[in-house]
Amino acid sequence: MSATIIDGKHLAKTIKEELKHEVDRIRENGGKIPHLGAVLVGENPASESYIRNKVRSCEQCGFKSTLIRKPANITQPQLLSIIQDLNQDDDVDGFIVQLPLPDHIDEETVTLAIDPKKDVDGFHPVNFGRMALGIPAYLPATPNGILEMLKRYNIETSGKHCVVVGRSNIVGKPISILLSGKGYPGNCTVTLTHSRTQNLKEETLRADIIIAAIGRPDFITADMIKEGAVIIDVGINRVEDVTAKRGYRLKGDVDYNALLAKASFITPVPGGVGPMTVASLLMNTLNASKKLIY
Ligand code: BQF
Repeated sequence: MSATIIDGKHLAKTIKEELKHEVDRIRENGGKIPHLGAVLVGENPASESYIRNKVRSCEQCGFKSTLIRKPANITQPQLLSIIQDLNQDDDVDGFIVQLPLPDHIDEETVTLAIDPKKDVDGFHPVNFGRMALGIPAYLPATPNGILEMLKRYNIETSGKHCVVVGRSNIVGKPISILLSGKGYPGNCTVTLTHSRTQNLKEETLRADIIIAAIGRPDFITADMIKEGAVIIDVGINRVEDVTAKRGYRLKGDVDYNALLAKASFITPVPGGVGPMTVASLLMNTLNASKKLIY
């Protein structure tokens, strides 16, 4: 049996259509049009592409967006001052500072400067803490996108053993907390693994659900998974491909072709978790405009 492919691109399109309908209603009623701010520092090609996706998605949903571009040599105080302006701009419902930032800028200081009420990326410690405690919070976009995928494909999570591979603050750590929490999707028994885990294969072989967020192409191979496992591939690796227009193509953290025959559900790359990350950011921005979280 071949796995069901979780079509994140299509799901994200559906969610964006739902958002557009809601914004159309808001507009008819003279309500607040959701407005996302975005700050892009420097010219990292991956960041440029992510920001393009986000701005285009705002347009598709009828959201307002404001992109502030700054050169890589901007000083940290200058960037902090832009953040203060966005914090105080009553028309901007939420904003993001695209990561990664240049080396001379401290990401932690920048994240702490964002008003938690406008932190639609969910990276501020106040939102992380609220999420961990199960209080309404802006959830980080990638974990939230994964929950939305599990929900919309009716994938059972209660009592399942979920193995998360990778302990980043934006994916591995939060998705572990969310899937171990109460409710649906949740109630999983979660194992969080990382580079110092001994016998990783022993852990992944026990998994009903694997969340792969390592950042290495083809890291999870077919011999590492149980028959019928649900595979969520968060990896977005650029690998050289001379036949591709741009000279590279995107590849996930799992050996997709080999796992297809063994998994029950699997997310492709591209077109899996990535588009759901962008859709989640928009859902957070709509919630911010409605002051739904706090
Ligand atoms: C797709 C991101 C690592 C570090 C910082 C669609 C995106 C990616 C892939 C996208 C990501 C990854 C984003 C696809 C935003 C997801 O079709 O597979 C959309 O735009 N993403 C980001 O803003 O910062 C990152 C990954």
